[in-house]
Amino acid sequence: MKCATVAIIGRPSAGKSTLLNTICEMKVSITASTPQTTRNAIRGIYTDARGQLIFTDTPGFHLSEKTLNKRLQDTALKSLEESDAVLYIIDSKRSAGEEELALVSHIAKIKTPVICVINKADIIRDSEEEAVKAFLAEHLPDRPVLKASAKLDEGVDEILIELFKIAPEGELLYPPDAYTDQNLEFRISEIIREKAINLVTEEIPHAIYVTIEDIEHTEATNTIWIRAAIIVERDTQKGIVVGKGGANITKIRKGAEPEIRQIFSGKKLRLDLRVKAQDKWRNNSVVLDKILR
Ligand SMILES: Nc1nc2c(ncn2[C@@H]2O[C@H](COP(=O)(O)OP(=O)(O)OP(=O)(O)O)[C@@H](O)[C@H]2O)c(=O)[nH]1
Ligand SMILES: [Mg+2]
Repeated sequence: MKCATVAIIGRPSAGKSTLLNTICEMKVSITASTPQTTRNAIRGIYTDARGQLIFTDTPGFHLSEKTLNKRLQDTALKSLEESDAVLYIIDSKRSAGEEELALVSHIAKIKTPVICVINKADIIRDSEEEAVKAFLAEHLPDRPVLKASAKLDEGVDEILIELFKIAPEGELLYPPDAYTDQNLEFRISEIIREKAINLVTEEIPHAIYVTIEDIEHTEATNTIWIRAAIIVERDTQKGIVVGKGGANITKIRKGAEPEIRQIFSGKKLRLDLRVKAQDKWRNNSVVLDKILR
């Protein structure tokens, strides 16, 4: 049996979380078209006859001096050093700027085996592919380079083959049917956050976090009651998230309910969502400690 821990790293929106979900065949990590969706080191587990791969999805590497962004960068870099292998995901649709250079300079320094994945192969142009290959040849020579579409599940089996080549012999760390180690509250809050950030634009996705205030099980009616709050930074943002006559909050609830229900299979669900404003939470270390744990 083989067993390895694998860090998935790359710039925001490169498709790291999409790849993790495709590999695990399960929504393990939320995704969105807006960058900087993932905020935690999120574990997804893949097991087959060859052994087990324990992936850590990380926040997109983004250069910024803001408190929240620096914490996210730390999370990403820490998991880089703690793994048996690194999957470096490159967004073939964006040219390599200062940020990609900063990231690649970190990756070039580590001794851990690195596999480079040129993602979004389904929409790549020849010129874009050439540019990424030239960049990797210059900065990470001798590292294997694969091409994949995380979204369409193309080239993903080849990634697993390469990872199992690297993986050391070892016993499984998780039961074969495990696909994540996230706790219940976190998973529910992430599902709600995904639905919320996919409804709003510009700065608002970054101003959102979700807290679970209460989860209760009423045995008599076999119902799970969940009270959650969607927190934004300003009252104007609150109005946008709620929507006209509560239209957006209804969409968020309807989008989140089926996915939450899957977690509590067989039980009825009552989901109560509120929206609140909390000024400058992104600089508030108490809040950050709570949500970035
Ligand atoms: N066409 C195409 N789109 C993709 C592919 N992989 C991811 N995407 C899209 O790219 C966007 C970002 O995907 P995510 O998986 O959230 O990206 P991420 O790297 O986890 O982003 P952060 O968490 O912000 O760092 C989403 O809209 C995805 O649907 C792919 O292979 N092809
Ligand atoms: Mg992500």
